[in-house]
Amino acid sequence: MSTRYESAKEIFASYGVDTDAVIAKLQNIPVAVHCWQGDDVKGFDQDGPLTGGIQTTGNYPGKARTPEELMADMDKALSLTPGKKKLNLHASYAIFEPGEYVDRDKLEPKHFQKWVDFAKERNMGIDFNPTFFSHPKVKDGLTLTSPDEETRKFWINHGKACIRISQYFAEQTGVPCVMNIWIGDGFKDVPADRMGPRMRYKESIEAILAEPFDKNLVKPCVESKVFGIGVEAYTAGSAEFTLSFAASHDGVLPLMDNGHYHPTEVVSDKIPALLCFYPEIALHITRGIRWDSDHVLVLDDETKEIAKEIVRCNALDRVYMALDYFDASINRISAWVVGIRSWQKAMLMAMCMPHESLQKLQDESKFTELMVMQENAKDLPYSDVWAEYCKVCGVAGDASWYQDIVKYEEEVLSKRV
Ligand code: RNT
Ligand code: ZN
Repeated sequence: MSTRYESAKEIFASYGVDTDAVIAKLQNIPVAVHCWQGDDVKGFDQDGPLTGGIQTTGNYPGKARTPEELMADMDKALSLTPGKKKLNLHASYAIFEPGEYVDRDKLEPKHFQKWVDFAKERNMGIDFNPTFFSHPKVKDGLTLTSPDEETRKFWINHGKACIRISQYFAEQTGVPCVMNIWIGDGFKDVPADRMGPRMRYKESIEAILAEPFDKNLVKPCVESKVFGIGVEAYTAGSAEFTLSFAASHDGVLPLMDNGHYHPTEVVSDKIPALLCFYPEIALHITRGIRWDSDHVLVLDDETKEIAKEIVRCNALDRVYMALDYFDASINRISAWVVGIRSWQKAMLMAMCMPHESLQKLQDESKFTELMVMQENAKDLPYSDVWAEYCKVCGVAGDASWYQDIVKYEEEVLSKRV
């Protein structure tokens, strides 16, 4: 009697898909795991509220309060998920010695050494994000677009410090560091000047990028946004602004977060558009419900569609994939695990689809058959390939990993009071 995987393998082979090859390949496609799911985007360098127009809701007990707790929690999440990961850090997660403190414009690689050690021990590269929010020097909601020169200068210097740290990460890990610039700068109500802040934003990013760095090691990105909480009328870093900035500045990548568009726009359709022009692009993969709510990623239609586009555009080495969500209403480690596993599953499904034969049907205008075959492709036994992939990676293929979370909650999280 053949195993479920063997029989699934045969079925996929009849469509021209080699599932052994998929399983081998997927293990080397990195997804960046965001540290900020573990502590509600709090960080370690300040004690104020989360600002920048983003919000975590809920107060499930047990959130990480120290670097040690955050690393332990991340480890737990990593141990329950298959595939290759990168560590995604924000500058606000700097780790100071007892009694030490430097402001964000003075951050140095040494303030992230513990993270570098953590990543290296786990064979992970590191991605990085300057933190232009949750800080007293955000003046009237503005950072890089501020009309106040001193404020703008401070945040430019923060960006420059982050370039140096990103380069250090890449040198240390041997993996290029994707450094993402996102600011929440904007206005609650109809602005009197829309272009001025954008011109200042442009000049500020240019000033940051004037810091010398190796383009093979540091990949600067600009992430767009349509609106934030309290900045509903206007954000400086709109889609047009960031795309145009990336297009006109050598070595700068556009970063699309699928929570940052109007509700009927889909990033899956934007990926192949951008790939016609940019050598490389970056993604924040998230789930918005009704707004940019940053719910935990699940295996929904758009998640599957995003994965499909990356695969069928043959762009696995041109798209930097990162998760970006934060839910404080449920067990935070489970939130990580569900999101990572959902992304891995979406990638596995995308890689198991008979894209070439479907594309051929489209080019031959056989649209009836194309619809039939696309619907048929939804029924293929992906779950058996997933189970095999998880087995090869040494993690549970079914939901039994959740028992580990329950145990960890009992033994560790519940003691954090
Ligand atoms: C905010 C952006 C941004 C943040 C992180 C914490 O809307 O998506 O990427 O989520 O930098
Ligand atoms: Zn994002």
